[in-house]
This record gives sequence, structure tokens and C-alpha cells, in this order.
Amino acid sequence: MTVTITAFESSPDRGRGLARDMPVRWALEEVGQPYDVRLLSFAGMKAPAHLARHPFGQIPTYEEGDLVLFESGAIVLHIAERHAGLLPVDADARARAIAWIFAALGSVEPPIVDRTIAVLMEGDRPWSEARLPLVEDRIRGVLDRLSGRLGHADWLDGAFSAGDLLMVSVLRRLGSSGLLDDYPNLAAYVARGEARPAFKRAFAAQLAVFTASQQSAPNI
Ligand SMILES: N[C@@H](CCC(=O)N[C@@H](CS)C(=O)NCC(=O)O)C(=O)O
Repeated sequence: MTVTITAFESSPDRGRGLARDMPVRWALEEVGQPYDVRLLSFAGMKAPAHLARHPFGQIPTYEEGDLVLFESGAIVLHIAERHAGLLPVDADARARAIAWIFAALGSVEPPIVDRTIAVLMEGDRPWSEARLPLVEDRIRGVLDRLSGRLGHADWLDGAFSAGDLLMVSVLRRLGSSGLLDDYPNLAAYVARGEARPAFKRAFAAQLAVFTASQQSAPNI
């Protein structure tokens, strides 16, 4: 059955693959499921047709026949449950991999997104300079624990899973912040994720959208 996802028509991160269509693309590539992409402008995301797919008017969404899903975590979990390769077969190991999905999105991502907001949207506020170190301390608190848990392992719990896919996706958002520099095992973990052929295909696909939109932009 044809799968269609939604993504930004014009990537705000200039093709760095930080938008949340990226983990969905990556999961689809990992399991070998082809997909179509419906590109949306910011106005298109808030139009009734898209609000019917996504209550908050955001990307990504996922359509497969009559099934319409939103939330990148729910979409990746759905893909992992329908196809082999992203969740262990053993029931307990599977439950733990799903716990890592929730950990990535519920425990690790919030302070990281908070930092992005602090830098990009609140940087001009008088209290911003005093607040940023507090936000970064909260990120370090989470990274300390995550780094300790990962130790020298390749992945968080045995073989690569949807939990790793989302954890790597979340950690990538730290980008040039320098916060991963103190955690060589986490930096190597992210690099390991990015080295996967499925990641590379997904990254190239989202970058191609950005490159094409740049070429079609008027030269002013
Ligand atoms: N928790 C949601 C967050 C979705 C989200 O924040 N999407 C962003 C792109 S990464 C978006 O659509 N931003 C535009 C907007 O909110 O208007 C998920 O994981 O899917």
C-alpha cells in the first residue's frame, strides 16, 4: 500500500535534516518501505485539509490507505510494528525498545527543544542570557545519565532499534551547540546512526527538497 508523508516545502533548517519528517523517512528506509512525500508551505500546514490530518497543523503526518497518523514517535512506532527490523521479536526486549522511544521524546527531547527556543526565539529577551545556562544544565543532566547508560555499547539495548533511531534523531538537534563534546560515547553513537545506509538515504531525500526549493527560488 502506498505510504505518503508530509514535510516542509522549504526547510527552515536549510537541509540539515532536523525537521521531524527525518526520523519518519529514516524508519521507512530502514524497513525498505517506499513512500511519497507531500510538501507543505507554512500556510498549507494550517489549511483545513492538513488540519484534518494533523490537529496542530504540523509535519510530519503519515497516510497509508484509510490510516492517517500524526506525531513522529507514533509514526515511527507504527512503522516498526508493521515491518521487521526496528523492534526486537522478544516481548521484553520489544517493550524496552519502546521505552527508549518514549525516553527519547519524553525525557531527552524537551530540554533540547527548550534550548532551541531559548536561542532562536528568546535570545533578545533581557532574561535570556541568565536563563540559557539553566537550560543547558538541564540538558547536561540528561546527557550525563544517558551517556552512563550507553557506556561502550553500540546501541541502547542490544541491536539497533526504533528507540535508537529516535534517540539519535533527538541528539542530532544539539548540532553545533558543543554540548555533545563532553560525551564522546554519545557523539560516537550519533555518528553511528548517521553512518547507517538508511539514514543516508533519508538525509539525501530531505536535502534534495531543500536544494530544489533553492533552485526554484527567485534570484533577488
Ligand atoms: N511532537 C511532534 C512535533 C511536530 C513539530 O514540531 N513539527 C514541526 C516541524 S519539526 C512543525 O511542523 N513546525 C511548524 C509549526 O508548528 O507550525 C512530532 O514529533 O511530530
